[in-house]
Amino acid sequence: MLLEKIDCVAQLIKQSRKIVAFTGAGISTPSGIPDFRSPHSGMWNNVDPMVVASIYGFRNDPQAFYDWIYPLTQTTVNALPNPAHDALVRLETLGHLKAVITQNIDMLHTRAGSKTVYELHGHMREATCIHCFAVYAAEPIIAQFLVDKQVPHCSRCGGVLKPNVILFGEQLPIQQLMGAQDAARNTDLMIIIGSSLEVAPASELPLLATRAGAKLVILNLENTHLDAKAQVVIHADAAEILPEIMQRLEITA
Ligand code: CNA
Repeated sequence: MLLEKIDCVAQLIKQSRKIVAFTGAGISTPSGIPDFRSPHSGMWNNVDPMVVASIYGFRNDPQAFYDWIYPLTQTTVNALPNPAHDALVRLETLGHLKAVITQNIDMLHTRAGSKTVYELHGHMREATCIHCFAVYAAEPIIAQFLVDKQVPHCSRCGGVLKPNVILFGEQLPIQQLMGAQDAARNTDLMIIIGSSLEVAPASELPLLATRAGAKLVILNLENTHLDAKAQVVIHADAAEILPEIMQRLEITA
């Protein structure tokens, strides 16, 4: 059954020329970064998301945000792309994949070598002062934060620095969103990988794709509300299945 599904996805890929991958935290769990919604992921244990991970909470108590994000930051800076990220790089190199739309902030797609990546929820490459909007490269700021666990401040005005990740209550970065919408409207096959599809407006993009006639493949450990709309649904580890799909594709090319 699983082998048939893998074959079927390889066939769909072969027939498609404008594939878009839509990824979530689940593609990075095999790299050791916990997702938000799997049981035991731990990211929401003992915290209120609206207090630690909203822009209102951030402005009110930035130290609470930084305390919450500390373990994720530590894991993310040490994480490496896994075979699922690598498979998407290969698919792009072969000319099948046009874009990766990701909700992840971990930058593992670009670090793996994917070229066209829309980071809908931002990234950890930069940080911005919430007072004067000065932008800083995040690397030295993160390095210092990992040592002292303290809220970083702007060297120009003393304001609080926020990593360029999108918190609840913030707009998505407009250019990334428009690029992703365009890719979703123009794809012939969207492959959803490791997303609960519960966070809007990102989760609306697969519907944009299906309304424009695209087929859907879903590769996720758990059920999603779009499973019924997908041509193929595989409930398994993306880092195991994506390389197998690539192998089938390249054997039968
Ligand atoms: P989510 O809501 O945590 O869902 C993740 C989904 O992935 C779940 O349905 C899991 O069943 C599934 N999953 C977990 N591991 C695997 C695996 N190995 N193979 C296949 N499926 C798997 O995450 P979403 O991305 O849907 O939610 C969006 C949030 C989570 C965004 O705001 C992200 O910024 C945020 N997030 C990002 C990261 C990251 O950058 N790596 C980590 C944690 C949370």
